[in-house]
Amino acid sequence: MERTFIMVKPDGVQRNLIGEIVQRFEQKGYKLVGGKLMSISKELAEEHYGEHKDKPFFGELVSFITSGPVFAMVWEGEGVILTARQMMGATNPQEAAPGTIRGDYGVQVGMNVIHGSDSEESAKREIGLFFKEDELIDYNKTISEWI
Ligand code: DAT
Ligand code: MG
Repeated sequence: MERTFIMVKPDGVQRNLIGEIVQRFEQKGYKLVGGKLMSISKELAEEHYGEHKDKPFFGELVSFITSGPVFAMVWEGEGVILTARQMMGATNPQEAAPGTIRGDYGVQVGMNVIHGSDSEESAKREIGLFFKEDELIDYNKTISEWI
């Protein structure tokens, strides 16, 4: 089954949005298979955001994502990678539609509340960066046949 990496960024944690964000994915019908509050080291931040290392905002991005705890999660479900991106909304909260997480809670692109993998390949890479195999739980939910 498809899995994606989702993270409440330091601004989302400070603004008490962990519960709200978890609730959106739970109520949509996805299954949480891993989750933890953690601090991101500079090394992990640079690796995670490696694709942006030549961008002018890279330094700011790394210092923001390491500025406080994040809530890292892995969610599972059919089509979860793309659908989670749609639930998050556009990267720039000023362009994100109302009803999306960034559209409802974000104001500026530097602090856009949430991260989500953008492809199957990045999901695999990011899950591997943030979680050990034994931190991801395989289990069944009886309700899954209704989703
Ligand atoms: P996304 O997080 O939607 O996948 P991205 O991968 O293009 O977006 O960029 C990663 C993060 O970098 C993004 O969530 C916020 C920050 N960022 C992107 N573009 C930026 C910009 N023009 N100025 C400042 N920060 C930016
Ligand atoms: Mg991205």
